[in-house]
Amino acid sequence: MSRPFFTKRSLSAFAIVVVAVGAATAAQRVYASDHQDTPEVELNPRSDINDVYAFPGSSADRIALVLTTSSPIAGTNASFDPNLLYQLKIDNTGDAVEDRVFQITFDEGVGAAQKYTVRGPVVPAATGTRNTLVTTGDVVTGNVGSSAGVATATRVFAGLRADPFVIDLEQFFNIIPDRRPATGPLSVQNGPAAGSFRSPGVDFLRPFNALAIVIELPKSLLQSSTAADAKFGVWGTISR
Ligand SMILES: [Ca+2]
Repeated sequence: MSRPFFTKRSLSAFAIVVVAVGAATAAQRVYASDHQDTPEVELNPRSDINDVYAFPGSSADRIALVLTTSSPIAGTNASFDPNLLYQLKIDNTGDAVEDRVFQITFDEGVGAAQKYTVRGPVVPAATGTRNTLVTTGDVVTGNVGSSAGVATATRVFAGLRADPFVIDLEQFFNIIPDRRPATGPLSVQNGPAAGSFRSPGVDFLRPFNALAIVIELPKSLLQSSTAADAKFGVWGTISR
């Protein structure tokens, strides 16, 4: 199957990942994480990237890449959108153009009844905002809520996980009320208008889940065999 996808959002949380893997040069422009930044993604939270993370893997030679979605609160009936293409992109040559991609798609279904397919890491068939499903490379399939793959190669998990992002979201909306959602529990103002975060701070997202795509693999599979150094940058996109 090969069809074009058009990126609705890209480079979300790029700044966070740059810090995590030290991949981009200081001269490059970076973008901060953003949630609910357009009416379209607010109405379609499964197309809204929460955050992108790069964590140390289960051994020193491995890395875990994470893309979370369904901002800001994913309920137990949350599911990934089968009509969207979720991607993690890797630049390993320092030019901010992807050299490897993971492409993640989902079948219809809710919870464990939904299946995921992860293609990659593989050289992309197209770069930038136009995206095409690859037809080569490794493929891992599994059920949402379960992990799949090979422990010594690429392992994947997709499903509900505690949102690892730390923010006092309730107070944030008291500081910048025009970012408050139009519907849902966070649409209701809780507390007076504020000019700063509370002290001590409140980890408001601590009890809430996000929908997470987690891919753990050897770092060597993402590094260039010809570039002068082994650094690489990671960002996420969701395309329709
Ligand atoms: Ca590149």
